[in-house]
Amino acid sequence: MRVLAVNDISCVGKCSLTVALPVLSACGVTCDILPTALLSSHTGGFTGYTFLPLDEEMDKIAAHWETLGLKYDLIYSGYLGSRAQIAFVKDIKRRFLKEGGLFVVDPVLGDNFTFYKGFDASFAEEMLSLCAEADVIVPNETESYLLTGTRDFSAALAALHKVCPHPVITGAKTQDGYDIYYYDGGEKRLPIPCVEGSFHGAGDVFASALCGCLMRGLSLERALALTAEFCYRAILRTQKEVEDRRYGLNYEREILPFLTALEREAND
Ligand code: PXL
Repeated sequence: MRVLAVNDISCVGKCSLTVALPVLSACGVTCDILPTALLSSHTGGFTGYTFLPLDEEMDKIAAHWETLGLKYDLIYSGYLGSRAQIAFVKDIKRRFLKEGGLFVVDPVLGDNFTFYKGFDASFAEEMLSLCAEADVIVPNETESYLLTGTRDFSAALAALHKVCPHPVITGAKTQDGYDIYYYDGGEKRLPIPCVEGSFHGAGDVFASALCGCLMRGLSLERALALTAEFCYRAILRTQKEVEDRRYGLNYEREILPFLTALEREAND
């Protein structure tokens, strides 16, 4: 199976492509990359970071790939720095996704109920139009709010299901933990125990692992179960081991149990 990850390279902070590549490779699928921007670090909590948009280069890369006749089983898009990049990803999907392939969109917009730097309501609207072309979307609780205007997760899920067959909302706070709300023939919930704190990069580990599981033939339900367990264990480890949460999840040593479960359930 061949996946294309369209996302930025944040040199420091374990998110986007520096997570997608190792996680998807570990899952046993080929991961090609289309970098959208080069940053010295991600934008979540760091100041003074460098930011080089790669629009012109993306255009040239795609033109070269066309000469190779490349096609992908799954395209996974993440952090996009501008409306033009959102439009470009729609074009990438048309040109490079196999017939019957999966388009997975992580609508990266914000956290803690605020936009990441550089994003606003009109950008969220544009992102919603990209979600409308996706088979699976994985907004966090903030992004589900920014996309739908409601903090009620059932209502947000229903609104997102109007545009995309399989919305998956992560991090919906409950009394004693979190629920993943997802749509799979109806509203479903997957409970996860509570870990106090905010964990940067968790969404990227989640989306990458989910894509890996789907590519190995797991149903959405099983893919979410394995992915949620992996992320939960990585978050617990991070809570113990990492003081500065801007540096992302210590997921690396939790990959083995995740892969063991994945190999047991893989259907390919
Ligand atoms: O983790 C999402 C993400 C990806 N890429 C960049 C970011 C963020 C979130 O802050 O800033 C550049």
